[in-house]
Formats: sequence, structure tokens, C-alpha cells
Amino acid sequence: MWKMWKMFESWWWNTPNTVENKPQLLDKPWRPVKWDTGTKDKLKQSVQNYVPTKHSVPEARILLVGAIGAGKSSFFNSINSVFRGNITGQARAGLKPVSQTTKYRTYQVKAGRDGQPMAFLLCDTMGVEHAEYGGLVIEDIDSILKGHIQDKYTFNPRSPWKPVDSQAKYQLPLSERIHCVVIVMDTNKLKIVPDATWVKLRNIQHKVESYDVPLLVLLTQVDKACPHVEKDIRDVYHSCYIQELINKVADRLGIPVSQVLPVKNYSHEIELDTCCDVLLLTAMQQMLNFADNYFDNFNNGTE
Ligand SMILES: Nc1nc2c(ncn2[C@@H]2O[C@H](COP(=O)(O)OP(=O)(O)OP(=O)(O)O)[C@@H](O)[C@H]2O)c(=O)[nH]1
Ligand SMILES: [Mg+2]
Repeated sequence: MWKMWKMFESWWWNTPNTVENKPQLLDKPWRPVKWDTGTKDKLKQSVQNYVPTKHSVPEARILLVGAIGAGKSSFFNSINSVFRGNITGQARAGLKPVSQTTKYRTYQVKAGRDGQPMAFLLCDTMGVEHAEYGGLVIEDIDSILKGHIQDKYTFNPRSPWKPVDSQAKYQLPLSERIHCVVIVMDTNKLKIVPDATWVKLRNIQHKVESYDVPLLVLLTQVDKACPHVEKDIRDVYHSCYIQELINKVADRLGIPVSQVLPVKNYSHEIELDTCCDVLLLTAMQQMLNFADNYFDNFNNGTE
């Protein structure tokens, strides 16, 4: 039975529904987006004005997790770039056989070069690997979610963070815990994610759900996944292929399609692009909305 299921799963992933396997374009986008500077400015302002709905929490903590090279660090760099007004590279990004990011980083983003830090942190992690003792391990995810792991902590997959006795007894305040988790996935590699990595991602998902923390999926590198989108990012919601991948990821993780957000991070560019910014800011806005949904659970006087 298990073997048959695996065969079906492999067929399902590898068979595009598109005619002659060529990515086709829909006449009407399945998610309407306005790609003008007015939309970008409105989104920017909204993210800039964001204040968590829970007064005891000064900033929403958004955790980025996912396989090596998925684009976690690049997403922070991209959001930082949008607000800085030029391309930035504070977080080291790049493709390596092992995770480029080895430290836990809780990045602030300022509203402009000389602006104030905004009311959210993007928490970047080491990549998840398929090898049993490689990459970010579930024990460390648990400690991050609870707020125990501090900025600049160096991950050691063979020796996850351990609380000292007094730390184990007490729950940290809501402000120090994670308020929204984002699984970052490279759109191009979805079909070749090893089973062992899927198992790890599902374990992370179950852990996150067990703490009632909202979960989103960020599909990066959509530019490389579809030639139409590579030519014009505005075709992202016209591309049948991207739509199909989004549906499949949502299905596979058992989450609504609305919780899967495609983006193109800045990678080789030296200038910002309004359309890329619109997608990036829409994703950022959704992360903050979801963090607020988490705070809603505590608004009856608890915490
Ligand atoms: N074309 C394109 N390249 C991207 C995009 N996002 C990331 N990249 C590239 O993909 C590579 C990996 O990106 P990173 O941001 O380092 O990925 P990561 O998830 O932080 O990886 P680890 O820290 O190793 O786990 C880099 O070379 C990026 O420039 C994207 O949306 N489009
Ligand atoms: Mg990284």
C-alpha cells in the first residue's frame, strides 16, 4: 500500500497539468495584483506603520526556516533593500552544499537609511538538510519557538541548545517567543526535495502547529521556475505552472492556498524593481497579519 502511495505521489509531483508540459499563461490572473508605484508605496507605509496588536510585544518575531539555499537570508536582504531604497547584503547569501547561514540571526529592518527600526524582526536560521545530523534540528526549532535562543547563537546540529535547569522550568514572555513561522522553499527544487527533507519540514510544521503559531509558505525564485515569469514578474499569477506548484505545496502540507506566497528575491540585480517590491511587501504584510492573528489568542487578558 505504502509503495503504491509513493508511486502515486511521485507521478503527481512530476506530471504537470499543462499542455505539452509547456508552462501556459492564464488570460486573467488568479490573484489580482496592482503592480504600480502607488500600490508599492501603500504596502510600504502599511508595513512601516505596523504595531503588534498585543501591547506587551514591542516587535513581531517572524521565523524563516527551510532547506539549504531556499532563499531565507535573501528574503531578509530583499525586504531590507526595499526599505533602504537600494540593494543590500547584510545577511550572507549564496549556494553551498552545506548551509551558508550557521548562526541564528534576529534582523531588524529600519524604515529608511536613517529611520527607526520597524516593529518586526526577521529571524534567519541555518538551512534544513536531508542528512539526519545535518542542518537545523527540530530540538533547536523548539527552543527558538519558545524564545530561548539568542541572536548570533551558532547552531551545532550534533549538540542542540539545552536549557540550564532554571530555564527549563519557566516559560519566556510572549514578546520573546516566535509569533509567525515561514517555511521558505525554492520553487525550482520542489519536485526534487528529498523525502528526508519533507519529513523534517513536516515535523517542523507539526511542532509549529502544536504551539498554535501561524504558518505561511514562501515560494522563492519564481523567476527561475517559469520562463514567462523570468521575462515579466507580473505574469506570476498568470502562470499555470506556478499556480499548479502553489496548489501542490498547499496540498502536500495540508494548508490553504492563501497561505502560500510566491516571491522573487533580489539576487543578481543592482537596482530595485517596483513589481518585485510589490510581491515582497505583500508577503511581508501577510506575515505581520498572521502574527496579529497569533496575538489575538492572548487578548483576553492572558500574558
Ligand atoms: N534568481 C533568484 N535567486 C535567488 C532567489 N532567492 C535566493 N536566490 C539565490 O539563491 C541562493 C541561496 O540563497 P540564500 O538566501 O543564501 O538561501 P538560504 O535559504 O539563506 O540558504 P542557507 O543559509 O544555506 O540555508 C543565493 O545565490 C541567492 O542569490 C530568487 O528569488 N531568485
Ligand atoms: Mg541563509
